[in-house]
Amino acid sequence: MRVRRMGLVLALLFIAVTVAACGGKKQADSSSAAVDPVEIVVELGSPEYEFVFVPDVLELKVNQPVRLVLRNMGAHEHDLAIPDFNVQSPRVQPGQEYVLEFTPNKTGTFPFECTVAGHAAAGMVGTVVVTQ
Ligand SMILES: [Cu+2]
Repeated sequence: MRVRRMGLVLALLFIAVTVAACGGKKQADSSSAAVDPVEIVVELGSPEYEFVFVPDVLELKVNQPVRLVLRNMGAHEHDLAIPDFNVQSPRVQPGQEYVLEFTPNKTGTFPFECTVAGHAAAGMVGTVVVTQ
């Protein structure tokens, strides 16, 4: 009797844990499915010119999560920073890729740049345009 009761308690506990786990997962899935991130490939540097972003204008929607795939096509390390959104990638080495995810929370036109010394001055700048 005592053993059976123990088994019942364990069974109930198992169900409770399972339900809780499923509930949590479902919530995570539905929140990410609600707003799938938009993916944009941004090339850092090009074979023709080292200090450039391609494209250098990023058109985004407010509150729409974005995945910027930073692909270094140049011969030097580069990064991408958007100060107005507190966005800063690590330095990406030549031939490497880094995925930068953020969600623009305001509309307007904002500059972005490479923060490696001298690169922005050499032309490694761009513009984020966020619309409704
Ligand atoms: Cu750079």
